[in-house]
Amino acid sequence: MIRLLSSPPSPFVRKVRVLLLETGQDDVEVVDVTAHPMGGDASLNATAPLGKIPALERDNGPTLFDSGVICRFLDHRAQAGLYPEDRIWETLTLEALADGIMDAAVISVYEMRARPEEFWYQPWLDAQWEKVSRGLDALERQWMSHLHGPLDMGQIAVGCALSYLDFRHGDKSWRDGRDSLAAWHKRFAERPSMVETDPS
Ligand SMILES: N[C@@H](CCC(=O)N[C@@H](CS)C(=O)NCC(=O)O)C(=O)O
Repeated sequence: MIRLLSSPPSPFVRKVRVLLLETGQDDVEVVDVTAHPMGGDASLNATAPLGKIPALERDNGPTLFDSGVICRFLDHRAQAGLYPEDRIWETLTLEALADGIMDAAVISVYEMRARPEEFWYQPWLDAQWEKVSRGLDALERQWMSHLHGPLDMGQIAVGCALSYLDFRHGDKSWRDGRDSLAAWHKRFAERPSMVETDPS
């Protein structure tokens, strides 16, 4: 038995759920938990010491994290080829770029939700958005041909990162000046796996 510790808004969890749907692995139980930098569910902390989701509990081995490890494990389990050998370094780098965009976007949300307003530090928030912005520019400039290739885990991660920006940072107009990326995302977001995991 395998259990995915989950929460619908998390873009990192969404990567895993999209992979599960794309690869037809419907035997993984999805269990909702609360994760929070100031302390989430005790059951999550007990099995995943960093207290972050996604985490993948297995009966016959240690709990797996983070999302990249879990995706690699589930891809291997299904022999799905979402980490293709012939472009493995590109795929892993693209996934890391998308994860970095998610990281900066997620911790900006935490800054405003977990800290009292008098402790918000705008230059730090601006610097996080700069990371997102540079990441988006790199996608538009360097990664469009990879994004239009056969489905892989890099594309899934980018799709989840961009949809998270719509979900939590909709006021920031990430599409401006990035027409190719916006057009790609419009089509990617129509995949049934993305529609089914849409948290909004
Ligand atoms: N590098 C991790 C990041 C996971 C992550 O930051 N998840 C957030 C939810 S979107 C979380 O669990 N936050 C709780 C915390 O920071 O303690 C991954 O790829 O899985």
